[in-house]
Amino acid sequence: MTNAKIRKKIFVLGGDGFCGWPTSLHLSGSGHEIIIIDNLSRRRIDEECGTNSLTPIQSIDIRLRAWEEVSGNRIRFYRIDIAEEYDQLLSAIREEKPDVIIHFAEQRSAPYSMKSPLLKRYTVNNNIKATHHVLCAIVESGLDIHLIHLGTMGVYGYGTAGIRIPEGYLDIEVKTENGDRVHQQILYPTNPGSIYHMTKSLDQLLFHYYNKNDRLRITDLHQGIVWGTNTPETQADERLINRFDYDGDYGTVLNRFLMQGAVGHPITVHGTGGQTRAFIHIQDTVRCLQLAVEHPPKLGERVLIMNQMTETLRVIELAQVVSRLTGSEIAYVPNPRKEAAENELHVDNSHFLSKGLVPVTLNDGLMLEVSEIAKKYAYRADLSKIPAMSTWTKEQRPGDVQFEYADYCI
Ligand code: NAD
Ligand code: USQ
Repeated sequence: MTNAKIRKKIFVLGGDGFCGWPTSLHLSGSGHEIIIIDNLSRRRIDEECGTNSLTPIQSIDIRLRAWEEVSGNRIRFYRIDIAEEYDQLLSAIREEKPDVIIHFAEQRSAPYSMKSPLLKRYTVNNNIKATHHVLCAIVESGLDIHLIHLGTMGVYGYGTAGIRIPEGYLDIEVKTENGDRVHQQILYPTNPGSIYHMTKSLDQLLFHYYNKNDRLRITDLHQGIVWGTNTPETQADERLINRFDYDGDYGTVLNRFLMQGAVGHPITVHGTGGQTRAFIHIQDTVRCLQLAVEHPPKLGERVLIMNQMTETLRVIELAQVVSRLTGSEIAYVPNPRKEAAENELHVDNSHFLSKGLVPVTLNDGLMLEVSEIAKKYAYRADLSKIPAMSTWTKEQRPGDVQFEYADYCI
């Protein structure tokens, strides 16, 4: 057992997904007892979209068997839809009595959430019910369980009035009627840019309420865009390989660019590429989760919000680096999203740094590693799935008020 010292029983909700799988292996390898709960909806969505992980991920049964063979550690699995099967979730919590629940189990793609009214409703229903069921079940179980949720940097929006985005709470000063000045800390005003990001903003309020009313211990991690695919544990055996999304709905920007460079596809920069976003490598995601498990908030403490990101980068800069590394040309495609042409982003991440995180930042070595994986499995790619087809703006009619994203930035 490493730094964790105390072996904890941990539920990983969404443990079959891109972040959840390597996190489960890492925590299991660190000596914790892991139980994955997942409804395998991400695999179903691949089928629905006619796409697949670039890497050949194995079934959950094969994955778990391989991990036991390789590491000697057993991870158990419950197939439960936590949004639709509340009683099964509650029974699992009552029977297993986990110390920690890590909640990754939400529909996480912004483009997918914007594709159609049906998928907007699916994303809201799935994500909000999933989060509320976990909170409600923890209270109903009567157990003291530390809930760790994967939120997103996108709840803040990506523009500020020149301030560094704080870790969840904003210091404000208001003037009362009798002229006194009162200081307060409030939840940073949310400014979601998609239905998906909006569900994470709503999650925040659920956490605030359950923390206040039921004294639940909650950590909410506002994570940036995850890139990379391997961790030491997923590399230990081919059957443990992590998923790699490259399609227009689920592929995230840097992994998409690296895959595009590897297969000789033009690099799809939206608009001018002026968007700045927060990033984190998958190896740091799993380390941050371990740090969050080891540093729970005290009972009665407010929701602990930590910004889980290590650097901010502009999309066009990423495209240029990938173009230099791979020789692929840059294609400026019309931006399918409603977002500012460009933005500045400064983010406070001192919580994780103070707990000992030594960030992995963008470097040619790690980017080439991703590129090599993409080349190795290029034969599995369906290039017709690369373009982003989901649009934010429906057709404009005469007289429609033009939405200016910048108007909504504080
Ligand atoms: P993913 O889609 O690969 O994994 C999510 C997993 O949750 C899937 O295995 C899916 O089957 C499962 N799931 C979804 N709804 C469920 C339900 N109702 N019941 C049970 N299981 C359910 O996504 P990911 O990239 O691993 O992201 C995990 C979490 O981290 C998400 O909440 C996402 O919002 C957050 N996040 C991801 C990124 C990123 O770049 N990937 C960045 C910031 C935050
Ligand atoms: N972009 C391109 N070209 C592409 C793909 C994306 O220019 O081919 C641009 C987008 O327009 C956007 C930026 O890159 O400006 C990021 O897009 P993304 O798809 O990489 O990231 P996003 O939709 O924000 O969502 C991802 C995860 C989500 C997580 C979020 C963290 O899918 O689960 O919450 O990153 S954050 O962005 O910090 O909110």
